[in-house]
Amino acid sequence: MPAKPSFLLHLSGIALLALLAGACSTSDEPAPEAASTPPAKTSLDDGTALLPVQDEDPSPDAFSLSLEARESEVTYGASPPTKVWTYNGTVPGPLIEAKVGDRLTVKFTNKLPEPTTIHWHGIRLPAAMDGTLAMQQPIEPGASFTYEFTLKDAGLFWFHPHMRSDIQVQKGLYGTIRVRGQAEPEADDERVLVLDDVRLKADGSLAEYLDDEARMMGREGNTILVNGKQTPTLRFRPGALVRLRLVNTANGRFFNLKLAGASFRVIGTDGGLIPGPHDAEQVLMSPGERYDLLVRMPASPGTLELTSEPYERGHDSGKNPPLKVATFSVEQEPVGRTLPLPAAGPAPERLPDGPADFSLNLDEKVMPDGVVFTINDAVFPDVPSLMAPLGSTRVFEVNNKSEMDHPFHLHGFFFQILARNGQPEPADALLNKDTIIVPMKSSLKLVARFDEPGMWMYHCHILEHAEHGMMGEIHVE
Ligand SMILES: [Cu+2]
Repeated sequence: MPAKPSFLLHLSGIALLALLAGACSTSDEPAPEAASTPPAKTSLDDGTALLPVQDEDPSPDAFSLSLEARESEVTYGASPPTKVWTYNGTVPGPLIEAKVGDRLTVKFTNKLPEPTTIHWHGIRLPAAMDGTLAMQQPIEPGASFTYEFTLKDAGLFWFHPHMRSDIQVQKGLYGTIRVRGQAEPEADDERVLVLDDVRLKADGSLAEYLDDEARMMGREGNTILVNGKQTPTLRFRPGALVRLRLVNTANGRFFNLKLAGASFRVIGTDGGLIPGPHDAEQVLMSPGERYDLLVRMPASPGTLELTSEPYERGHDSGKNPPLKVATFSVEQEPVGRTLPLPAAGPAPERLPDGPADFSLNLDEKVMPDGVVFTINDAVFPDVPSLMAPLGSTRVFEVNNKSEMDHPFHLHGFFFQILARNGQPEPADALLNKDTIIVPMKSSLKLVARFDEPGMWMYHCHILEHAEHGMMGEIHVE
């Protein structure tokens, strides 16, 4: 069982000093064999690491934290200070470090001037804990609510409001949860990278006005953020096998990631590790998606640019030049070992194929007061609820009739891809997703098992689209 991050709190001062001295040592001793925790020895500090939140519960199988949404001020790059909304004072909010089977308790207080809720993106939990207005009353300013559920799956998840989400997420309300499993791939270094963008005005304030283009495409910012830092420099040692745990928390921006001079070994996505790791020169991430990548750093010092390459997601959006996301600086002495790249990973249970139970047509419609986004020609909350018997598997046909991509997100359950445009998905491409890009003018066939009762949401994860109609409910009973 991995040590919990809070174990430092239980050590004596002397033991703590000894531990810190060991962590800072640069000797060439082999790294400890601990597959479920990254060996910190080979990781270089560059000021971009997320702050792990303190576990307030001493029990080994429980994690408890206090979380407060409140206004704060941060500085993005060279801009004047920006007023933001935060979880516990930082953007991104805290990183919750837990393991499969942990009971997570989040004592949440809303110190914002408006009501909010927290949705736990990708986590399979009881519907009453999912943070949607289908199952929970808004948490009013000054009020508290305790979220409590058991973490069933290993992977990287994130949390954010599910009310006025286009505004509240843009203002800084998002945090991450890393849940470790029994068998984690070994790496010399591991980073959680939260990708976001904000639209800053010259005075440092966030541009909240929704112009026609932002309503159509989702707000895209003029400032790219990695872990809340504008296009930062990340430091790695030569030859290091680096595990990157990525989440796209932007409102509307797709990141089409490329690291010039290196390729990615894709080892996981939304639902954790995948059975068929594979190499990719580029990894496309819509808002809400996660990817788990291994990258081998070059053997000699130098720099690599992480960019977002042009991608056409509709309305001529693919004409933009490549965008710098971060710089990877390879420096200091080599790690001195060559860890293998995994060729196989754990396989999830394959859900059965079958005829479509539900057909969802995604489209856009221009109305007198602006474009709306529709499901079967209706705008939420007028989209009729779907019904699924408790324990059933249900097949979805998601047809994107519009001229732009929509990332389809299902709450509370993973789904698997059965077919794209009628072509069966290759048998070795089995994976669990909770968010997937449905490309323009195309169709995906998906399957999910509805083994938790309640009212669940599904929606486009371009938050401006969700808030302007592209959302629906599934009633499981
Ligand atoms: Cu959309």
